[in-house]
Amino acid sequence: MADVKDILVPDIGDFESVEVIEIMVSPGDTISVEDPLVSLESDKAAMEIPSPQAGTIKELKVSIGDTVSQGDLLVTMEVSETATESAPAAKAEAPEQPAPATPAEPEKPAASAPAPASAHRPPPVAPTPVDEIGFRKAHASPAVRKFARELGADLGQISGSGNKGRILKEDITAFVKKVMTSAAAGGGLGVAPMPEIDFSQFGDIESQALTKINRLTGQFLHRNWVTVPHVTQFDEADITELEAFRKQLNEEHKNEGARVTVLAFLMKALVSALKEYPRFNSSLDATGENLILKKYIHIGVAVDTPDGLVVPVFRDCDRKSLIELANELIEVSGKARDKKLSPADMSGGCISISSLGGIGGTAFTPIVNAPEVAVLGVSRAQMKPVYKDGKFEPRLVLPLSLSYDHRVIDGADGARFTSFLSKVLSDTRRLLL
Ligand code: CAO
Repeated sequence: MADVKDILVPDIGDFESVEVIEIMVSPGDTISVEDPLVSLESDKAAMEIPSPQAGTIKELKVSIGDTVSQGDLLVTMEVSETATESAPAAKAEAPEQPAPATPAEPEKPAASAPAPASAHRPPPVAPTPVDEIGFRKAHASPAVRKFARELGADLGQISGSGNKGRILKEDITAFVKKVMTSAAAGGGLGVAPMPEIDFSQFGDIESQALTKINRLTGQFLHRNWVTVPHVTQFDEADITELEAFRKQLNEEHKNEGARVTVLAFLMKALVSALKEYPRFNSSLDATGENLILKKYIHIGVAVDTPDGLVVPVFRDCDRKSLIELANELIEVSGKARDKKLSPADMSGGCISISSLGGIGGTAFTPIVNAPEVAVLGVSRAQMKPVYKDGKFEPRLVLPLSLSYDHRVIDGADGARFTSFLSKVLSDTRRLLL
């Protein structure tokens, strides 16, 4: 006959009100003595509570986030009369101690089954040995540690999405998936892993978690940096007349609160350039063998926000006036800084602009926002002596830095594209053509 037993929190030492961070069982599960029931975490240690009985879980009496102390009810369990074994109390594991489950063999990288060398296969992923110090210091429950060891995943390399940055099982699955995907896409570079360095040995330090935007942007930029063969073409545009016109426009529209910056002119100039050079308005398809030419003109603009870089997309720029684009720039960059952009607001771009002109600099090499094939970087305009009609004249000169995907764009076209932009920006009447 089955008996229903209450399973309580056993003696967990001096700990009181400890948080339940993981529940390893569900009603209906048949478990053996010592199978883990829940993980608890105090300020100092994470510990698993093993089952003192074999039986079938009837009801969970705690949820994740609850706090419990010795004697609190965790689960009820149907126990058969013959099941009389009992288990020891909780196994506490301080985070800085090695996890108990140490495999006989040293850990292997998650996706490292090295394929035989073949001209047609991507290179194997570089082995990334598990770093024991990083692994031990990582914030994760014993069950998650065990899971990571089973998969050979290095906890030190995984960011946790749980409470206070705790690494969850899902984070490990996502990490392993990423490594596998990168291997399948030929992303393994065969380079040595970055060594873990304790910088505090050199002086005072502070560790700051990257924001979600930083992490996501970092992943995309890294992918684009290593998969797109970049070339950056530099050029300059004489925007002396454009600047005079811009100031005049701002004066004329000041009552409507309009603020036209160089950026709106650049968007207009890009529209003309994309019409003239449609190959810049394209993407390679997934096979890399076809070019998808786009008949619409949506332009992404990099916006610097306190949480990191975002690239909202301005749709149908070819159908909008300069003032409309200027107003939209103000509205959308405000929305970006208030974290109000949706994923849809940031998708569908044909080409991007990264303008650092409001800040400074003379030139830089922007990273292509793939699958787009080009990105226009803009630095600060400066008054420069320009030799014209036999004499030097002070002119306002805008530096342009166009990075492009050399699989799609040839160097000659890169130079043609920036020359065209320069011509259009130097003579805004051409924007009408
Ligand atoms: N040369 C000289 N002055 C410039 C200029 C240029 N190329 N571009 C802008 N300026 C001036 C503007 O006219 C404005 O002057 P006033 O205050 O006198 O009007 C001032 O610099 C500030 O401009 P802004 O940055 O507020 O406006 P913007 O339209 O030029 O740019 C935005 C808007 C959202 C793109 C910008 O604020 C931004 O976030 N830039 C950073 C983008 C970035 O981080 N790129 C890097 C990506 S790769 O890491």
